[in-house]
Amino acid sequence: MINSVLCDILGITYPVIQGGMAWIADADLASAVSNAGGLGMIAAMNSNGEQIREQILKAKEKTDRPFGVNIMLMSPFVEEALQVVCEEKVAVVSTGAGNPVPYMDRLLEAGIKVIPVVPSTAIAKMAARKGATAVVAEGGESGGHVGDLTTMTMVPQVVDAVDIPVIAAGGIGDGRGMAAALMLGACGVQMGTRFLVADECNVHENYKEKVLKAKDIETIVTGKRLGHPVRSLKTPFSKEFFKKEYDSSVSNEELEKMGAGSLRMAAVNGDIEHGSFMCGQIAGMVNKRNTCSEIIREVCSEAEEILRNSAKWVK
Ligand code: TUI
Repeated sequence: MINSVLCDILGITYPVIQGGMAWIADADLASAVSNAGGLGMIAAMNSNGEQIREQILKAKEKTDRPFGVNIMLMSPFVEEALQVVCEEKVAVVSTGAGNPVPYMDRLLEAGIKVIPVVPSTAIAKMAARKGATAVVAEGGESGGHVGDLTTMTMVPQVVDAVDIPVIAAGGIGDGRGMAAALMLGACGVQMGTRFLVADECNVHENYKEKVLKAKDIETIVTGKRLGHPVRSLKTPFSKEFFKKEYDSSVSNEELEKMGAGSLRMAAVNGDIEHGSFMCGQIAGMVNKRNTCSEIIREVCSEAEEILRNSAKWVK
């Protein structure tokens, strides 16, 4: 069985974290992942404090295992989210899309384990110095808000840069990816795209269909000009956005307006025309629906077999 220090630190059975996908990762998904032995994450995203509390209470009803909340630092509700997670004493908070350092004291003082998602060694080091429990090194293969580095290049560099556990994310969707991540020095993986099509994931059916049908080169990164690059599926909307981004006659305000609410439109309404279907490059390999338990068990047992057989490479 695959086991690592992450399991001991978080009190989980398998070293697998479910990505806190904005507008998607709710109490149903998070509790299913936690009940399956991984660490489920609720996305606070653009929810206000009371909406976040509602999801936390629901997850507490559905599982007695640890779960976490992901706080997206570009959200206007960061303060409310911080207050609620501290009051509810959630086991773990992960952060994304910004520097977590200004928020870490409050979380750590509340006894919460803090696992920032980082795009570089610099932010990993800052977070580690401030007392982070672990970091997720997320490569640009991932869906949603992305940094510049790839998982392959960033994970070993972050592992060398910090003395805390490192979890790999970005482009991991099966046991081969997990085994590779462990070989790079990670002590666990975070997956988003694979959990998007989980039976317990409440994302709109159109979203799941699109991910299941996607091929390897069907994602695109838009939003670089606005300072928040985002990976999503190639759709008429994202291709049009990309074109406008390189058109100097289009203002930043126009681009912001075009993107506003597009993730919600995809995740909640399944809007094929105006939605932004964020997902990672691994979507090309995510071709079947499973329960969260099946996903976690399959990925971990594949990784276990690969690692057991890895001696074949050494003579
Ligand atoms: O946060 C994510 N992925 C996300 S957030 C999201 S919601 C959204 N985002 C942008 C536009 C519209 C909607 C969808 N996907 N992943 C973790 C992540 N964090 N990736 C990159 C970063 C990151 C970037 C900069 C972390 C820290 C950071 O610090 C910069 C600084 O110094 O402020």
